[in-house]
Amino acid sequence: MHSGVASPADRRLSALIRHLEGASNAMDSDTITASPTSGFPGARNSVFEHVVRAPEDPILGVTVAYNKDSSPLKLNLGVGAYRTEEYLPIVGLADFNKLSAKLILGADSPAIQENRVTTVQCLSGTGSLRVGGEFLARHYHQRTIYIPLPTWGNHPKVFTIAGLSVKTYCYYDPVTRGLNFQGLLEDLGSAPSGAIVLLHACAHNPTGVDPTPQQWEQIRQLIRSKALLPFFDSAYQGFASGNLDADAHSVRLFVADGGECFVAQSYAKNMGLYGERVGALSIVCKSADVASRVESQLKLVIRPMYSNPPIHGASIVATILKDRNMFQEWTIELKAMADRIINMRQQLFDALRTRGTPGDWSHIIKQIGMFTFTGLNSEQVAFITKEYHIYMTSDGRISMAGLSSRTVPHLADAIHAAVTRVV
Ligand code: PLA
Repeated sequence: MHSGVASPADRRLSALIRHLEGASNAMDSDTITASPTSGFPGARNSVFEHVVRAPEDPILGVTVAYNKDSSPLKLNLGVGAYRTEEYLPIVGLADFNKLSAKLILGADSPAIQENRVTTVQCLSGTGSLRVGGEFLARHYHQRTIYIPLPTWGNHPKVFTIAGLSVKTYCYYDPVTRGLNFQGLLEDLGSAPSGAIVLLHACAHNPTGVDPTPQQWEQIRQLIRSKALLPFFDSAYQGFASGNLDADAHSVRLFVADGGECFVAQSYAKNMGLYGERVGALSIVCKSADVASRVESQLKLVIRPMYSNPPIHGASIVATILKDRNMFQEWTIELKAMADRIINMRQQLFDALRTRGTPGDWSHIIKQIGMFTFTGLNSEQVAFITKEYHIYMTSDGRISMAGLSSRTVPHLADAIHAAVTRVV
């Protein structure tokens, strides 16, 4: 019987074959239609075509079978729970998963309508990245993941522990305090075919620098032409612009070409559910059949890690997302939060200008999302903490969400003193 896990030698061989086939395709045509991760007619099959269907879990699978049975006589004596409803399935709350995919991919997403998306509830954004990373390490032919430089400090740890090998691509230019777009294109352009690329869907952490829609389109073309596999981290949907759809633009751009991609979603920030650990991993596949086999293997990743996710946070999210009025109320609150952050940027910028603080501080109002990447160095940060009792990460990142009109003058005084006294 096929065990479902190919030997390392088999994996390397099939990776090589795929690589060679991909290379000859690319020689036939310069267009992106030849890329295995794009979905244009004529493109090759799913990069997960070889994933075999995993059997149901011997204990929790009993409940899956029980739930499918429509007999009025049915009785579930499988799982050891006083009331069986107490446990969620391994993949989490079904409603929550459907609604989460709709929230990030759009209500009218063809990928959802064609059942090509598998979504599993995970332990917030971190857990979604971790599960996605381990699935890739087990089933994908390329183990290298490219993460932006800099990025959220936990990314390299999560992906390394998941079994991937982490490399970086150019992202931030400290001189312009903006995107190093040329460097990004060069680095991704020289990445090995098939490599995984971690992208921040919006509100890049820690830099607050996002590509423009035009730059996203160029990134998409490059990624698809090289058959790289995009893995989006969406931890701040709604926080960048105050608009949920606008903040999902980058993800939807990639899904619209019919290609495959991964998306990790977090509800920690946009629904304030930090402590509930509620998030989702969606894998957009080429076909419904691949998606269902991928999901069966995701369960094998999750079951020995934490069995199944907790129920309450996901129920809160599902309740809000499926009720028109609550959803509307949520979007209004999100917009208010995003606007308040934007307002704090303006206040801090004005306060530094009023003080005549040396330097160009326009990046404070240009950057996007919760964070301002101030450009303060670690000595200046240490000085500010020691003398002014203001705490921030040593890379000079400040959370604008933690600032208020009352505290802006104190921070501006501190920054002014730091840049004039500590070099
Ligand atoms: N991805 C990015 C880009 C993040 O910034 C964060 C959280 C996560 C994922 C994980 O969020 P989770 O709570 O849903 O798992 N970053 C925070 C908190 C806000 C943290 O580091 O845990 C930060 O201060 O950077």
